[in-house]
Amino acid sequence: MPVHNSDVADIFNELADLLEIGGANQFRVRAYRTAARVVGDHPHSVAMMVERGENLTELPGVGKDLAGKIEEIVRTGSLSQLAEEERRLPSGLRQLMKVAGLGPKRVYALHKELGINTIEDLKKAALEGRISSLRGFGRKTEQMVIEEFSRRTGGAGRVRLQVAEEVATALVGYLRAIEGVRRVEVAGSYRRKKETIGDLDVLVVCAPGCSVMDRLVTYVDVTKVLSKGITKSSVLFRSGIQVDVRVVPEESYGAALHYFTGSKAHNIAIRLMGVKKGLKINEYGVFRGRRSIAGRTEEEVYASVGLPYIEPELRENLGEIEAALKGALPDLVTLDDIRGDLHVHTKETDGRHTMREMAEAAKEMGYAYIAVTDHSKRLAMVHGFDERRLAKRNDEIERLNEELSGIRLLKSIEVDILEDGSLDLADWALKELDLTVCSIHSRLNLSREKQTERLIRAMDNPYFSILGHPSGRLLDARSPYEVDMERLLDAAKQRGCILELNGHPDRLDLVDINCKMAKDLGVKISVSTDAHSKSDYPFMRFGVAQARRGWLEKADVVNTLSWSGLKKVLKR
Ligand code: DGT
Ligand code: CA
Ligand code: CA
Ligand code: ZN
Repeated sequence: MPVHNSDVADIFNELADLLEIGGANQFRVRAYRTAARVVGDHPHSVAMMVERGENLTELPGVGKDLAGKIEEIVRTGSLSQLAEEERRLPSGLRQLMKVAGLGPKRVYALHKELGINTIEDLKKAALEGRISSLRGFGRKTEQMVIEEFSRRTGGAGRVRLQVAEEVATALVGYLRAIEGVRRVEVAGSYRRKKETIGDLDVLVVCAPGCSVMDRLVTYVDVTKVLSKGITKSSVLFRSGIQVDVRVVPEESYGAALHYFTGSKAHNIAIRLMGVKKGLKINEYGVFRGRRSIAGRTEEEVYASVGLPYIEPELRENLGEIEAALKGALPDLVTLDDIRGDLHVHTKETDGRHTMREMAEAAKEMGYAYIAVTDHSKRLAMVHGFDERRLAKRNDEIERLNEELSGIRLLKSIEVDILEDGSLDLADWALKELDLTVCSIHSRLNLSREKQTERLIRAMDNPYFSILGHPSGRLLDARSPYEVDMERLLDAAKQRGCILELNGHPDRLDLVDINCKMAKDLGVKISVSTDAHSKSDYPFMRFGVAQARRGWLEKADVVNTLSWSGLKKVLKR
């Protein structure tokens, strides 16, 4: 492999980064950066120059020492000094430099002062407010870091939870039906219900001699077998998802489930707690010396380090272990707690079913109420409601409510927030409603300042109840708009406004860490589906999963209340 000038430049830049993080002399750091630029911009290949025995010190800024290093890179493809530096500093530090606003100096300060070595450490420190306590950092940096994390959905090669669920459910059914198979569970990020999934990690317990791996590789969805062994196989599915299947012994099942559920950061923290108690914790069990003391269940594993069971959705090492130690784990909201859906469309705008059909289907879901939230007139393309049509619709809802039993339709609208922060419908019309879902559908590209102002101005309207899909992101298609989430939450708190957690699998908006922020500030959340069809109601499971990742309890979620309870919360 020929060494390009850009390879040499990359290595010098990496070295400069690491030296700078490590607090090295500025002079040396600059020398490597200059050399990187000079080599990178040089019109002739330095590899060729070396081959021809040309004198590299003729390059500007390159002395004897650097010339020797270029030669080493050209001949070996790498630089021993870089490898040395990489051994000296935690390898995660360079990753930290990729987080917005963090240069090498700040990364070094974070490492030195707060012991931050990985992206996970950084996220945790930011959420706990430890970064702003550091000299030269401040609230602003901390917020930038938090926002950066709330923006990251994973990127290329990841699939939405809904897609993973479809694949996983079918595969689990197939594997469970194989003779000799006793347990099948999907661990990993799937079990933690992350919004996007990198790959599926399946655990199987089966009788000796069971043919599970032979049957796996012949499964209809498998397009490629990456590896096949007795205890571990990896296959690629038609949808592009990789699936790792591991056969584990029954007596290690809990330890394996814990290990492969992750997250890695959570595992490492638990393992360290074990080390302090003289225990070794791995995917095979919990060991004191060579004796296994636990491993059959996850509860046993947690108990071995003095902890209660921790729900998978919380296992990110973002404070759940500390909470568990204090006996302060949240009692997470469940799907059964949900009493209604507060974001539902009908045929009158862009939905597929009539109000009556949506009501009847909601009743079958076991709901007590739904809010009919068709679009407002601003969305002319879908024939949004104006004031007069809305008044007529209210009458219709009253008639239907008298006729239907066991389900209540709430008079509502998904009203557009206009660019100046006013709402798309007049107050006299909004006043007649049980609640409003207020959303942004236009001018998503305003500056952070302006967008935040716009949303807060909208909340000033006394008929503003719920902020719909608060960040505007679409998982595969659109980044969130720029907004100062903390200011927004403060404003919502002051005004008694609610934020939506839109559970539509393309949105899952609010993100988990913002849910937690809302909870900590005492802002209530409405978990809804944005149903455009009867068949969308079950999306509630994704919304609830995300709510659980955001530490939300029943009391944090307004649509766990009865209608009379909800009515009180809606009063501003
Ligand atoms: P993904 O697939 O990217 O959505 O995320 P995960 O969390 O499913 O990660 P994956 O598939 O790489 O690994 C599954 C679990 O295995 C992970 O959550 C924790 C555990 N694990 C993987 N590598 C390590 C490791 O190096 N150390 C520890 N302690 N656990 C690990
Ligand atoms: Ca995985
Ligand atoms: Ca995996
Ligand atoms: Zn909607």
